[in-house]
Amino acid sequence: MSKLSSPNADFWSAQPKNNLLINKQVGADTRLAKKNTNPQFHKYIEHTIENGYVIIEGAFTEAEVEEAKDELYSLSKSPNVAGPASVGGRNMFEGLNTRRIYALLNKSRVFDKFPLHPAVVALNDYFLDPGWLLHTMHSIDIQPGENPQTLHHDDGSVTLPRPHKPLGSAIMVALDPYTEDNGATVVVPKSHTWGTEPIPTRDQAVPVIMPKGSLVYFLGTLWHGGGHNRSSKERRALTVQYCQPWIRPFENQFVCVDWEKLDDIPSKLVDIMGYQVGAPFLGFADGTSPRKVVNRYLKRKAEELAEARRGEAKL
Ligand SMILES: O=C(O)CCC(=O)C(=O)O
Repeated sequence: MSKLSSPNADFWSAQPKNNLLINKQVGADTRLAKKNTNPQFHKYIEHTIENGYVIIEGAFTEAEVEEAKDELYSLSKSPNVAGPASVGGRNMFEGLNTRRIYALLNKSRVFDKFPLHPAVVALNDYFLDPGWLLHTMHSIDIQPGENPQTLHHDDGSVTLPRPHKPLGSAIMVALDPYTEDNGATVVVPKSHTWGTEPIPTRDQAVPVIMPKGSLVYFLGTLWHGGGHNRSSKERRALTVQYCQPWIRPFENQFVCVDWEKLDDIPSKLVDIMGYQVGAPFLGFADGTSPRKVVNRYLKRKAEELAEARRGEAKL
């Protein structure tokens, strides 16, 4: 990985030394060993160090893109499955004229390939710590006439002074061509190096123009936003976000405490187990509160059980 020529490369890739001994004692040093980057991806890393983002054209085939669009269309025909934002956003940030389908990994196997593009894995291996995680993944369909989204950086909810190493990264996969006027994601080049001030103005943002099947990778520190759709066509995309491996509690409360027991636990305790959505929407599930998703699941399972029992009784 030492072939990179960027003078400030170390700032972005430096690994913490503080936990080396404990990592060795618990075996995490080998389990999560950092891999050497395939040199074919160096140019993407260099571009990202410099600009905070990189465009990878032709990341996915025409067939993969069409399959994803067909699957999104078929999900959208069942609003109960597609979810609460699939007919339009519920606030200015989601975009009142923008349709989102959250929790794609629970709804179809068609989307599994998108978070795992080899160049993106290599970029994450470079910019994030070993064991980085999937943060969120959903579709974003910006309808004609949609206003530009508020410019933001994805780790904006983190109260650390900037500049700092990225706490995450993201890709937008273009399912339609990204053009000057159809709501293409806009980025503020080099803003990943900015301090807490300034806040960029819209004229500092440039649209990411790329053919469908391409992706743009950017750091969680880069200012960006959804574009103004002045065209007559929708702009469909997938967003996948990733985060540092340490952005989670030590013990996974969602798995280690049976969901059936939640009603018996004091509500404040359930909140701090992670069931309360943080600001602005940290810890949401399928576009809503995790508690609602758990209740929905338990209700469905109870109904399935009752149905199975009725079937048995008829025999
Ligand atoms: O739709 C886009 O182009 C960007 C969306 C985005 O940045 C977000 O919703 O956080």
